Amino acid sequence: MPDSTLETGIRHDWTRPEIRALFDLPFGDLIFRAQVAHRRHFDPREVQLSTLLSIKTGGCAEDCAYCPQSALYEAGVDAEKLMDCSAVIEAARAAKEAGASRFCMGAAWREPKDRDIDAVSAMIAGVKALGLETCATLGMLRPDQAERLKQSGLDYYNHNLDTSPEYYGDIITTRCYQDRLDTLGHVRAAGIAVCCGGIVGMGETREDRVGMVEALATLPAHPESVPINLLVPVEGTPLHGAAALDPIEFVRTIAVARITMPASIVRLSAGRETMSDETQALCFLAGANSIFCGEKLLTTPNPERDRDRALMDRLGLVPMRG
Ligand code: SAM
Ligand code: DTB
Ligand code: SF4
Repeated sequence: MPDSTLETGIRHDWTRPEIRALFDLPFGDLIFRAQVAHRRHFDPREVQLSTLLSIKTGGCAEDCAYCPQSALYEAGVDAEKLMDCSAVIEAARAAKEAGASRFCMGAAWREPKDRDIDAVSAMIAGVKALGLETCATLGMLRPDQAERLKQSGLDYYNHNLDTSPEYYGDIITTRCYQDRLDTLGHVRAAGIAVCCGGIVGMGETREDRVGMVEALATLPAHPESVPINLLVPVEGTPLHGAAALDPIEFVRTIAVARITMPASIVRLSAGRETMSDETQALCFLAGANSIFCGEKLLTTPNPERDRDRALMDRLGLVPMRG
C-alpha cells in the first residue's frame, strides 16, 4: 500500500469482490464502517446544499429509459428553448438567499453546440459573480468546450455513469459507457471538478450496483461529488412501473459509496420527495452529506424547503459553507 493511501484511506483499486463484500455486511457493521470513513474526512453535522435549475428543458435526442426529457417518450414534458441569462441569474440569487452554496444548471442536450457554450458561459460567469459555486450538466463535451466552460468560471461538471457497464445498454442505446468516460476525462483535463454518480431502482441487480460503484471508485481520481439518485418513476418513460427498490438497499448503496470514496461529497440526490424522513436519516447516517434543496429537481418535485429545514433541525444537521 503506498504511504499516501495509508494516510488518507483513499484507494483507486477497489475490486468487485471487495465491493460485493461491503454490500453483504450486516447493516450495523456497514453503517459503522461508513461512519468511520465519513468522520475521518468530514464534519458529520454538515450537509452541502445544491440547487438545480433546468435551463433547457425537454426535447432531448437521447433515449435514456428513466428520463422524462427524452423526445422519444410521452412524459408530459414539453420542449422549451434555452432560458434567458437574466432569468437564470435571478433564480441563482433566490437559491443563494435560501441557503444553497452551489447552483447546478441542467440542459436536456445530447451535447451542446458551440453557440450553446457561448450562452451557458455567460450564465456561469453571472452565477459565479453572486458568490455561488457553479455546476453544469449539458451532456457530452469536447475537450475545447470543457476548456471554455472552465474559463467562464465553471467549478463542477455533472455527468453520471448511471449504472454498471453491463446494464448500461438496457437503459440507453444512443451512447455508450466509453462516451461518458471520455467526457469525464475531458472535464478532468480542463481542471473542472467532477460530479459523477448514478441511479438505482431501475430494475438493476445488486451486482449492477456493485459494478456502478466499482466504475466510480476506480476512476483515475474519485469524483469530488457523487450523486446517488433513486429513480423518480415518471409515467410515459420506459422505466415507469419498475419494481421499487427496498429503502435499506438504497441506504446500503450510499454507505458503500461513502466507504469506497471517503473524501467525496456523497449526494442523496433524486428520489427524496417520496422517501420517508427516517430513510433520509439513515442515508445521512450512511455518509450522505449533500442534498438538492428547492421544490423542483429538473422536471420532477423535490421536498419543500420547510420539510428539509425541519428534518435537518431534528437531526442536528447544518448547511456546509461553499
Ligand atoms: N442531458 C445531460 C446528461 O444526461 O448528462 C444532463 C441532464 S440529465 C437529466 C442529468 C442526470 O439526471 C442523468 O444523468 C440522470 O442520472 C438523472 N436523471 C434523469 N432522470 C431521472 C429520473 N427520472 N430519476 C432519477 N434520476 C434521473
Ligand atoms: C443528478 O445526478 N441528479 C440531478 C442532477 N444530477 C442533474 C437530476 C435529477 C433529475 C430527476 C428527474 C427530473 O427532475 O427531471
Ligand atoms: Fe437527454 Fe440527459 Fe435525459 Fe438522457 S438524461 S434523455 S441525455 S436529458
